[in-house]
Amino acid sequence: MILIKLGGSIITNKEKPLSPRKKTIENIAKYLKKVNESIIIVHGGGSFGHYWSVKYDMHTKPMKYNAYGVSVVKNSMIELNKIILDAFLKNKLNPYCLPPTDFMSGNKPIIKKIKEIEKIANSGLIPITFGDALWYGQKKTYILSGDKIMTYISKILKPRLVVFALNEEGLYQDLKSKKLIRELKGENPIISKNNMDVTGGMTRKVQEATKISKMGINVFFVNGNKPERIVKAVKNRKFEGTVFRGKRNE
Ligand code: IP8
Repeated sequence: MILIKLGGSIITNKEKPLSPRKKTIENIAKYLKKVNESIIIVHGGGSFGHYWSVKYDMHTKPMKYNAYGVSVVKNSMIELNKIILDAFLKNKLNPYCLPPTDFMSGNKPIIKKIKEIEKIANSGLIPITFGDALWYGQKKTYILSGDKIMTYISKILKPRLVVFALNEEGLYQDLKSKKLIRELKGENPIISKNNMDVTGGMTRKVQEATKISKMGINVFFVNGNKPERIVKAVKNRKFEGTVFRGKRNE
């Protein structure tokens, strides 16, 4: 089973509020058709969820946020999710809409429900879940990042491979020369925080990818604008991007 995160920066235009990148989404769906393994998809918030989270000052910390803001963020994520579902459906990828409320209780994953996701994926459907505003308890809510969901699912289901599709080539060693880091083995590179991203942007991704690779799973950062690279990563062909090599594979 392959676990793929479609980053918010690849499925939306982060510069412009509420702007999906429909062609890119379609193209990714088209290429995923070539993968002959079961797939689970997680997608981010991009210029939908993050735009409203910033507006209503909502973050990953459980707090009593503005109730209207919670509704608006959730609504925007449903809207973005529907765009992804439609693109997958159009390409006969049998998407199965799976809001995170289905497998999260407060800030804890429900193990039994996560195990069910694998069964769904193995039955010819593609479960599609996403980062969202979630109920925490005691009138508090919080923003759950899709990157965190990646770690929860990885820990319980141990996918064969984890892919983060980004709007970049991978991770850069040096932003000036744009020299790519090809392989990382547990080191934690320092990456500046993106203030437009309430869940921590690239820093969060690297943290979660590092955690996942320590579970012995290979994690690939791939440019989602070139979705053939996702297929290549899955099929063990010549890979372009950054690999967080699973620790137990060394
Ligand atoms: O883009 C955040 O998910 P992420 C979702 O995967 C919201 O961190 C609602 C901002």
